Amino acid sequence: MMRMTLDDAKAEHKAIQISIAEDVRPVTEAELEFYYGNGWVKMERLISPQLAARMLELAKAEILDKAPDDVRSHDRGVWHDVYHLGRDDHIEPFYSLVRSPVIGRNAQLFMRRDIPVGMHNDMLAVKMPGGTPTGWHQDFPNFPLDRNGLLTFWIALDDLTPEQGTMHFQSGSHKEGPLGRRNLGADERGLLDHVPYLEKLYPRSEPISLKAGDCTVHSCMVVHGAPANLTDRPRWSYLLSCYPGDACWTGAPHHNFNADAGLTPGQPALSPRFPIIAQPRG
Ligand SMILES: O=C(O)CCC(=O)C(=O)O
Repeated sequence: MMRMTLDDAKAEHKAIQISIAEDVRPVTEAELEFYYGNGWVKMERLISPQLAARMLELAKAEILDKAPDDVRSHDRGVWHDVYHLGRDDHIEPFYSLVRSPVIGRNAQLFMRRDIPVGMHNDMLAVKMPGGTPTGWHQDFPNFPLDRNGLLTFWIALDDLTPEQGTMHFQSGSHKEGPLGRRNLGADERGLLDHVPYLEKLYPRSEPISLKAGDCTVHSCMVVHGAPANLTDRPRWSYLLSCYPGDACWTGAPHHNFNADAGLTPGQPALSPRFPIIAQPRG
């Protein structure tokens, strides 16, 4: 069977936009409680297996048929990435998924504040066989934002096993606050060596298996990483990250949150670059 091309996908843009609402589900109370306590949660079937299958087809076209251009796509060792298929390239069904009001409302509930939710990043992050582990880190120290709330929906596009390098978490470590910046690929133990008490205080999540369409959601404060892919099958995953719209840009340099996006230091980090996918309810 011929693989779908990106041009095919663009042509089908409208039809998919109409149906995607049925393919994404709201978070449950039990999932919210688990997330608040642990800093992460597994959501089964966040998106329908049909939607995941379509995204997988396009992900394969991007990753297997094209060489990384080192601008929007990279081979980084920890993964092959392709950035912003949904946010900037407007390719369906990524386009509609990253703007989904259901995703927006879920993120708002995870953030626990009645604030606008911005969508700042979407990327394929495909850990290839033989690639390196993703070192233990927090996300927050990598962002020039003045407050907590940022989170990532880490979506399996295929059935994934722990041996392929699904995420793992030190449960509850989000309560520590920021612990310092770590390079994802530099060393596997990352923050665990830097802050030795983490492993004593916070239990490690059990190995996580995901079906296509399942996801894990993690807070920017929880300490997390992912082992190497020990199998011969790529780990097909798609990441969609949201930030709290009340957060202000600190003015520190960043590739995404910066003056080119129209941001002003000390002011909320709102910009046409980042779609607002949930509004305060009042
Ligand atoms: O996919 C991975 O290996 C790690 C992803 C990650 O660290 C993140 O989404 O913050």
